[in-house]
Amino acid sequence: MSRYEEAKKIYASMGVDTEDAINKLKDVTISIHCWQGDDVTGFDSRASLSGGIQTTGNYPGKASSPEELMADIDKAFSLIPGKKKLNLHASYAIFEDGEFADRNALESKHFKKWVDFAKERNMGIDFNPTYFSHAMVKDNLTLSSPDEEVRKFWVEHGIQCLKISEYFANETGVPCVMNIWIPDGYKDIPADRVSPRARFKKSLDEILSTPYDKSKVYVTLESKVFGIGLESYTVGSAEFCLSYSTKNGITPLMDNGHYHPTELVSDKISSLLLFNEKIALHVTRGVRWDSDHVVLFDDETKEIAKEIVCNDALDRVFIATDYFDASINRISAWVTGVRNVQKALLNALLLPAKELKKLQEENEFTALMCLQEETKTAPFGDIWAEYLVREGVENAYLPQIKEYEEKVLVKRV
Ligand code: RNT
Ligand code: ZN
Repeated sequence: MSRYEEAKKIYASMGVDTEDAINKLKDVTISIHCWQGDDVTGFDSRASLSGGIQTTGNYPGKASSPEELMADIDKAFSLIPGKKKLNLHASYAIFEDGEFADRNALESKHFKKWVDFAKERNMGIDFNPTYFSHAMVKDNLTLSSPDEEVRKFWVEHGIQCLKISEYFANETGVPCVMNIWIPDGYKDIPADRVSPRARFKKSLDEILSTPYDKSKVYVTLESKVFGIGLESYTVGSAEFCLSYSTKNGITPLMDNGHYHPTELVSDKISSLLLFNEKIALHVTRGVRWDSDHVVLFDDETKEIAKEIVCNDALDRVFIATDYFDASINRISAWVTGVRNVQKALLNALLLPAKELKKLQEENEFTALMCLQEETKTAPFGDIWAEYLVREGVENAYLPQIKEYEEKVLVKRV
């Protein structure tokens, strides 16, 4: 008997159908961030990375052109099983023949190459206005700026991005998730906390008053607790973003690096599911802070996946990755992180969820603990390996990445 057949039996004895788990996992789309490939640099500005986020490390082979980034995405995606969507930032606009458009004047045509790329690969595209790394980010403020010129510029950017998002949905035939995140905040204790938030609210209202097809574009709003250099106050706090989303019928987005270290996104998902038709996630790994480390197959990632799967919400949660590590091979970072999200989902799909819930409802906490612990040593790896075989990707991906590094990455200047 093969290892898979043996493992299948062991899971069956716990009341778990491994075929069902594998089939469900195949249908889950992960929206993969393009910005792991070039340390969040983009193509439209020479401004260095700002917005209170940071990449650290200097591993060779960073992509520095659309062609390089696309080639790297292809390599990474070829090593990732399952359904994928490409998650772009506005700063990845592609200009041709010396043409240039500032962020407030970006148009669909500046993303045509990405659309061609996605269509050829049968993928949808998600989108993000880029409110950082730009000269019009003045004193760390964008949509909440007291300077009307600055605020208007960024409102226009948001409006243009909505149009581009609709273009992505129309072209690919897949709805586009457009996520708004602004870095705005203050390093030190503000005198006035409400005015910037009132301006952010007004700016969002202005952006969202643009007509757009809500069946094609899902606007999400991402909150944050603090950024580097913005330690004391963040305009788009959790309370602001949740309240705004609920009141205005858009979708809240939780990034698990954006909370105080002992706060867990896994515990927040159920509450949001009760009050929202859809919710969105940025899956990342914060180490002490929002450090955007590569996602691992760790307890919190598993717990996040459990909350999605065991609450029957796979079709209600937009799952995206968001991390950027420049200290290791970037292709490997992509593959490792996305595979770990998928592993966590498979792990959750292999839980005897009904039985576990029943034990909780019946206050059988001794039995609950025993069964929860038993699931941890079930032969998960054999089911994962079988899933990879069926998807036609190899378990060991490092040799292929090393080969690509030698042939392509190290030759980049
Ligand atoms: C920053 C946010 C945001 C960015 C990307 C690049 O803290 O997490 O989502 O990481 O937009
Ligand atoms: Zn994020």
